Amino acid sequence: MSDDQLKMELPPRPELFDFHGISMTKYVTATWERVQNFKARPDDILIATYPKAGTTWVSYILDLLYFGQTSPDRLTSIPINKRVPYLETTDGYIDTGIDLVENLPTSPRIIKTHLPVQFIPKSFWEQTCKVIYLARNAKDNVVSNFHFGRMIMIRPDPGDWNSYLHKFMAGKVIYGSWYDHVNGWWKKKETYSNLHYMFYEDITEDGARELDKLCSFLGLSPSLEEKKQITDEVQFDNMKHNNMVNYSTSPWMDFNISAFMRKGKVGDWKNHFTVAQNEEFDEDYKRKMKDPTLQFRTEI
Ligand code: PPS
Repeated sequence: MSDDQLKMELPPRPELFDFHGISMTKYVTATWERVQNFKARPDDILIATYPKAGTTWVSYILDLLYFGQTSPDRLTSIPINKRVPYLETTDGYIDTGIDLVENLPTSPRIIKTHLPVQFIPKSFWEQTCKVIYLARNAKDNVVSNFHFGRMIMIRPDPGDWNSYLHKFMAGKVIYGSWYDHVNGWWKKKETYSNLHYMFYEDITEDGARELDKLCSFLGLSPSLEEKKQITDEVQFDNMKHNNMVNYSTSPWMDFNISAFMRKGKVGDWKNHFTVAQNEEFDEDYKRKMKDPTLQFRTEI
């Protein structure tokens, strides 16, 4: 079936429902048993994020680190969602995440998930896999999710900006509360040492420094030249024009509404929040984000 045919046969947008206390859609719960019983290998690497935290950015960095030198062809021929599959997703037509993961020919397998920490298949912990969590400040994260919701047809319709913002604050959006997600993963670091917690804002500020930290966590020592190549390759503008990472191959996204690689900025929230929304958001944020050790920057 061609992408054009698929576009014409788009199913209605899915409903959100409560799934073990978290808002989900059928597209991320349909393969639940298989996901929960997934057999991780010790060298699997899991990239976990709340949606729109920069998952594709870090996925591409990891893919380049592991396979950029040895398999350059895959960079130009296989879309990123097939190189770094999204574990729990199924769109009902072409991509079932768990199948893509199980059929990955690479070693290590680099796997993406948006699951809150309590839903991660237990074999990842048992195998002490390396896990990378990437977090993004709540304000830019909600803006990015709002625009993505408008253009991705297999997510619930976000509605208008004000109502979406309030749904986000109430955790009534896919994958539930941002606040619980980032905090749950932050707490996990206390008991699971093979977890590297990164921030979108830090990568924006100094990509080379963050790449060094990541390599040190992964036990990799790429050459200076290779690191320079990677930091150049993953610049926003380069990724925006790279059809293998900008999701232009996805039949579910309407790029007339918004781009996947939309702005890639820290602070774009200022173009969306009214003064009143910002005050309300900050008040609510203070009530929910009690841990002084977890700090986000909304500007750099
Ligand atoms: S998804 O669908 O949840 O996997 O999306 P995800 O990749 O997590 O997030 C998409 C947002 O990340 C931005 N992005 C980047 N920003 C800066 N530099 C680079 N290289 C980069 N790559 C992706 C992307 O633009 C989305 O953010 P917004 O704010 O919407 O532009």
